[in-house]
Amino acid sequence: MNESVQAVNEKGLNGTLTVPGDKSISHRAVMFGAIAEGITTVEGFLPGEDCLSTISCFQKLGVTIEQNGDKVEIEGKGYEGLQEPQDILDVGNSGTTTRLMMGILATLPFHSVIIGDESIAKRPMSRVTNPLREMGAQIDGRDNGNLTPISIRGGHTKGISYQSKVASAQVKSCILLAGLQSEGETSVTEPHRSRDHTERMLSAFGVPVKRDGLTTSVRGGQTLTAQHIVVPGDISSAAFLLVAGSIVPNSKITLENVGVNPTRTGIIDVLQQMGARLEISNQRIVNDEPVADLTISTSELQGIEISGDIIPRLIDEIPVIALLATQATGTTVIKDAEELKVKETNRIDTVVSQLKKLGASIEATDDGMIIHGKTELHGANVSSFGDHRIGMAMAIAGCITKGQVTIENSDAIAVSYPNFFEHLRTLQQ
Ligand code: SPQ
Repeated sequence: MNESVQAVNEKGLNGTLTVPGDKSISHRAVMFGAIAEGITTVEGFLPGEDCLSTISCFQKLGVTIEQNGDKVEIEGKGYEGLQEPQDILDVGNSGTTTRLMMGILATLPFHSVIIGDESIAKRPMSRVTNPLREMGAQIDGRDNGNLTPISIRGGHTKGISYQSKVASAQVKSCILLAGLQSEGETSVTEPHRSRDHTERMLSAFGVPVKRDGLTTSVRGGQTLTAQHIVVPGDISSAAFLLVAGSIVPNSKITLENVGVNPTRTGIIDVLQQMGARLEISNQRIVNDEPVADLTISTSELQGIEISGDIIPRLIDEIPVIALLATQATGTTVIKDAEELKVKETNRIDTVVSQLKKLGASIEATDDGMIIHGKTELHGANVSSFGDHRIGMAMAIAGCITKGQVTIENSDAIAVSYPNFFEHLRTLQQ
């Protein structure tokens, strides 16, 4: 499907919205509910394609799950409730489903096979295959278990002390999930702190989680107890509208109920450092996760350097931050972001090539990109390349270009923000 976006009129983007539920938290609520004892209920669930893939995989593993819009009910019967699937587990486009589910399957005494779409088939899985093999799981797949289809024969696993080379919540969560059913203690040390939704939610399900600096540990033989989970709005989805609100003239947008977990708020820091007019209000804690309302208004922006510890806190926002930087005066340098190369697309290549088509002054580097602003962008035909975040970044660019932006393969956006275009239209009235 193609979608075209025209520049917003002189009235700007205005209004109040609630963005859909957090994708990372929605996946975890379903998975943890599936291995817990009792009925877990979820509200604010993201009914995007990725999280629906998680539901369908766990249904194939024998768990009864009812989903109705943003409400989900999971009938957990502990680990014994999960059975050998008769069918292949299809994760669609979702890296989170693949890697976290592998951690659970590695400890279960049966065989399962995971496949996904074209993009998943290119994403590296050895970052989880290797530690899971070290723990005792039998895993195979193309490229010596690095690429899907992946086959897993789980069983008796032993705890490990793992030093991860990458700051990845998926690697950390996969190993910790395997650790819950392994002999002894399992710990993961990461080079920079990645998002900590797994740690927070495991504690809520009754599992003691030890945190010591960049090391997180759990003990084996754990039982999870069913919970009621309220999912906050996804800051990674909010990021597109925050950027829109700051670069489209005469705009003021309020986003209510956005998750502001400090491991995810790099986008807020960047907007503030660039000089954006951003207000944070109504700060509260819901289900052990910080939540707030965010109001953004059209702003004069300055280029900055973005590197180091902040990168894992905004990794998924870099496509739209690159667009933001085209509207900032001066140079923005993004460094230490090699992980962008192994996302749904190589996001260094796709961001740079598509923004160039719109007239941006942007160049790729080995570990990020350099953007010179402020540039007047023009319309063009671009592609999402099947990557939801590239599709949305291009749509927001279309709000300020001279001439329309047509996005090929815009349906990819449904992976994380099914009502994205409807929300964008609402703000234009
Ligand atoms: O699930 P998937 O496909 O990996 O999704 C992405 C995204 O842009 O939505 C990454 F492509 O988000 C990841 C994120 O980059 C979701 C995630 C999580 O829920 O644990 C963690 C991050 O990935 P990683 O590899 O750094 O652990």
